[in-house]
Amino acid sequence: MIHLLILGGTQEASALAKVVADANLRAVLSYAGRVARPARQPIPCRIGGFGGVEGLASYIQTNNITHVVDATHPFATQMSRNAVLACAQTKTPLIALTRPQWKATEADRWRHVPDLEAAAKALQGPAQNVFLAVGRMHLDCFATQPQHRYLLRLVDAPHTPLPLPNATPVIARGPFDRAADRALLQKHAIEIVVAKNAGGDGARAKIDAARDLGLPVLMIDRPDLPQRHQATIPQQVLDWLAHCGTDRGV
Ligand code: 3Y8
Ligand code: NAP
Repeated sequence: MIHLLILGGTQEASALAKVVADANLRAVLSYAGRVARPARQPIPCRIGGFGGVEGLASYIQTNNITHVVDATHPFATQMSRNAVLACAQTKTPLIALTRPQWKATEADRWRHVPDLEAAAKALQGPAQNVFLAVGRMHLDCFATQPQHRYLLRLVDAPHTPLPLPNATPVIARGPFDRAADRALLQKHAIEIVVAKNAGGDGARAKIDAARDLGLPVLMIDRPDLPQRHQATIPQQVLDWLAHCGTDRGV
């Protein structure tokens, strides 16, 4: 009897939750609890950390989880590492549901940086209008470049003072729209866009809008993730479920 744990927080996880609900498979979707009101799902949800590898391993055993799908964001490296270790420890089959990274076209003006710190460093220089759409969690990285006028896109209104002296938050949750992002960039006379190479469709509007407006993008490359079985569409996950028993014989 399958009991699937989906590590969520992305469009892919939501799409899988719908496919799994339609297939009447028993599943639970897990959120870290990063935002006030995560999207509603057609399957039961749990919210909050598990308590590291041990916490996840014990959750798997206590809840008779038979399979785990890591459908977290490509930058959620800690969760992905913990999933590999906890599934090895409990002999639970694991697959990642991820999305290919974006690739620059001829018309793109990308400058690749390896991580958030390098993105902040690359912003050294005279004050500019910067669109910073990397979420709330990493704004401190940019406190080393206080000279800029930042437009911040956040899922929830900040409840603590922002670490940037000249910042305008815009509260919105994706998926975003190319024309609306073009208008946003123009309204704020944005000169450069900072983005994670998230892949997928939910976050790409600003990249397309930057290209339309001939704006440079500081593209933060993906961190390394551990080796694991990977799928890019929900059907591949269903096929995997159909063909892989559980070593624990449940
Ligand atoms: C809590 C749960 C769905 C999921 C939708 C996707 C698409 C819209 C676009 C911009 C970029 C960013 C950010 C983004 C997008 C989807 C997806 C995606 C980027 C929610 C959600 C949770 C989060 C967490 C949040 C992070 C932040 C990242 C904002 C739900 C809405 C920047 C990533 O303020 C904060 O603390 C936000 C933190 C983690 C990234 C970060 O670390 O900087 N996502 N986003 C998840 C949890 O609690 O486990 O309500 O759905 C989900 C979505 N956000 O069901 O359709 O799949 O990527 N999310 C990035 O890609 O750069 C916004 O503004 O242009
Ligand atoms: P992270 O740094 O990899 O994870 C840090 C800790 O948060 C994990 O060790 C775990 O805590 C907890 N956690 C993360 N994802 C979880 C989940 N789905 N369910 C339960 N606990 C979870 O993760 P993150 O970058 O903060 O991302 C947090 C969430 O936001 C993820 O669900 C991710 O999919 C979503 N998200 C992230 C980004 C991004 O750019 N990082 C973008 C879009 C969506 P314990 O160790 O206590 O278990």
